[in-house]
Amino acid sequence: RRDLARLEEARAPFRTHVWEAGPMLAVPGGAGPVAEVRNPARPDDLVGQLRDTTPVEAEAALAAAAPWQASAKDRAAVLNRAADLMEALFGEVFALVTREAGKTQKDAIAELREAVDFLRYYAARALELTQPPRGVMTCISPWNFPLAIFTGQVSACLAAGNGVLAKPAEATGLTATFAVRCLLEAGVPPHALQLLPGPGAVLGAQLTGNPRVDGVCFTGSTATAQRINRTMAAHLAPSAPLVAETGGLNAMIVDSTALPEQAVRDIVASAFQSAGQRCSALRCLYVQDDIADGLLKMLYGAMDELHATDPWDLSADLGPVISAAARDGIQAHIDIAAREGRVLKQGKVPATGYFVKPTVLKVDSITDIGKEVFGPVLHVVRFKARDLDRVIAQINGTGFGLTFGLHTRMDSRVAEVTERIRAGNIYVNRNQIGAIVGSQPFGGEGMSGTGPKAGGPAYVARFTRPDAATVFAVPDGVAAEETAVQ
Ligand code: UN1
Repeated sequence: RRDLARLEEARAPFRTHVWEAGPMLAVPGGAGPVAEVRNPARPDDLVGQLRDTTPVEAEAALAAAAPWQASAKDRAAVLNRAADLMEALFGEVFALVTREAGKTQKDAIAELREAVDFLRYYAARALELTQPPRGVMTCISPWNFPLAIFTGQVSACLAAGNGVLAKPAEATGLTATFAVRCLLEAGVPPHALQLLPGPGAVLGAQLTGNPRVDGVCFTGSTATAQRINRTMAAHLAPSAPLVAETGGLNAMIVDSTALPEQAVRDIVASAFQSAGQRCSALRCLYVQDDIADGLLKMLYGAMDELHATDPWDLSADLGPVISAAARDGIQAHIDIAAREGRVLKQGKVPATGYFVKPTVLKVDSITDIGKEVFGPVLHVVRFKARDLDRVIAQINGTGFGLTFGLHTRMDSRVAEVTERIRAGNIYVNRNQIGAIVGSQPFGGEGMSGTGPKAGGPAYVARFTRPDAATVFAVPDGVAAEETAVQ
């Protein structure tokens, strides 16, 4: 309770604050159109104004971008300092991510925690590197983790010594501005980190199709990753890496030996936390017939307890989705199911703001869902014990492979299922969101991403160039010529 009082006090001054931001470029100038940023929980709340980057500014940013010329030790120190700054400014960042992205208290805490963890983790990895940076990296980040994923991508590229051109999601450019401010204030030079807010299609193409760019780091939809891949293939060196973390159609299997209370708790978190706006979120629950009635009843009861409201209220469990367009897209999916009589349960939400009722829909197979529905919508399939092979084949058959959850008390089932499911992150008897920097790195397989996993040991190294020189160690007292002849 004391912590909450501290949080209230720290964020209070930012309740009606209007942030103003725009491109942060090494060579400033220009006057792009200004977009209004509004609170998705209360669209009458103007959070700020964000000026878009013009094509001319983007050209200038590309020309000015340069690797970060500092020792690994200095880079690590700067990244750690940025982490300290972010933590010190927690009131501002809380208010900002709550108002700009509609994050609940729990999610806002996780957002700040993860961003700070990324900074410190990649700072430590920088000290282990032996290879030079790629050069200049473009980072394109999503709105669903406006601080954590933005900071993660940028700090990993910086840790390796690259210059970074960062294009945040249009919906959350203000939070990205906050992160860049912390990094610049901590000591990243302006040529090594430039922020270019603006619309995805035009600006994204410009920043991924210019030969000055040596690689791209992207989190977002699979379709956009494929488009970036084509642009890079046409304009960039074949060696330029694309590190992408993309969509998912994530399943959980709950068998009849599971602990129902625990399973329900983890289903609610996996499907409805962050209003389902995580690529890791649970989309399709496979529940064994024998326990399905009891488990679903308990789940519906839990859904009735979810408090959906403006997340400025610290008691909110469920916030809005990011925009009116997002709400309408999700609602269209629910409406089709309603016409087909497949709605099993809906919770309650407020009338104002871009809220979507938490919803459970009936399907026969995960393959019936068709696409990733990025909201608080859970699909349910009942299965019989003898169908397990078919269930696993259906889940793998989606082509995605991001997260997977299993609830069981049978050790043999754990081994059998986890060996056969293809997914980057498999969680047993826990929820399937909330990967942890360092101990549970995050990334997908198949249509879900390229790897290496974010927050894992191989990630930063992907933004370095492979060693070009082979150096023979010369044993003491032996002339170089002699060694070379051998
Ligand atoms: C995403 O939703 O884009 O495991 C990534 C999690 C997050 C990663 C999700 N840390 O929920």
